[in-house]
Amino acid sequence: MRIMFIVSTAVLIGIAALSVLAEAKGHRPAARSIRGQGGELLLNLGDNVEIELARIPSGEFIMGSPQNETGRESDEKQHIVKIVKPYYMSKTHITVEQFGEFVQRTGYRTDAERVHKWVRLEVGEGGLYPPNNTRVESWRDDAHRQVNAPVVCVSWQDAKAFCKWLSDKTEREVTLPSEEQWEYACRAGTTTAYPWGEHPDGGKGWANCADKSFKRAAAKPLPDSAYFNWDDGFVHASPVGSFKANGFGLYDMIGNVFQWCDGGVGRIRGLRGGSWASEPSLCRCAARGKNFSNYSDKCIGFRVIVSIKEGEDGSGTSSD
Ligand SMILES: [Ca+2]
Repeated sequence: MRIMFIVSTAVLIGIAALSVLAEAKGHRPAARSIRGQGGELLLNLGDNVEIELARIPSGEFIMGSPQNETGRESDEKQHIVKIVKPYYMSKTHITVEQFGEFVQRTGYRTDAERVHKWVRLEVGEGGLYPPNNTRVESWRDDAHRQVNAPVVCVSWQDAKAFCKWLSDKTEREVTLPSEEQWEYACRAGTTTAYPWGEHPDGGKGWANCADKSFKRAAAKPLPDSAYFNWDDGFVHASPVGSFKANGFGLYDMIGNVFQWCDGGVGRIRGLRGGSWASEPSLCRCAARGKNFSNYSDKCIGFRVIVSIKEGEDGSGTSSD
């Protein structure tokens, strides 16, 4: 099961400048559109911390994977999805700095900080938790706080709390993407297994995944299917935006850390994109990971989307 794989892999290894706005600090609007090719949006979190978002156009795509795709799972049945409204998506994962702004202003404590263990939710629902008294890692840990690092060790519930705070602050509708919105944005018009083509070997320079350096660092020998046949320079998470952007101007849609999505069944939520510890099959555009809404680990983060407002024509010329 993919739920188990995410944990076992993490355990296995053991291991753009923004456009300058003229307004002085403290007098900026909370959110504004800026001019740019295709339209962009900046959200101001305070303390000169901002989130830059790309405009994702409306359109139509085939979600899922063909039956002959290597690594395919049964939950990837192909079907046409129409994206009726454009939306904005953060160009990168939410960073430690951005999440820290939220925590600083609210005193929020993540699920991992509060419970220090994963809790079995219901009898028969399965459950993921470390051995008794094992400390759950926190987003605050030094190992996860390098410059421009994606925030990790955040649960789906933590990500939703961030979105709620940012929605209230900016008076914009900030949410997690649905899996449909995520896959549409990931593909950016491509129809292949990976954004760079059909074969995993073509991904060098595109993503931080389980690569040769990951294999060398692993505590146990890995089969060839467990890593990419290239070296991306990072054993663990990489600073956001370190690799090529896709056709919509989004970075790290594949690799680095998993991204929580909205929706799901019961308390199970979607995780997309794979991570620095993920094998090729989990880094495909159609691959669907999942886990409990209060689960977190060092391979999981998120990015946000913002709804288009009435009157925003998407040309990037409107402003709040
Ligand atoms: Ca890597």
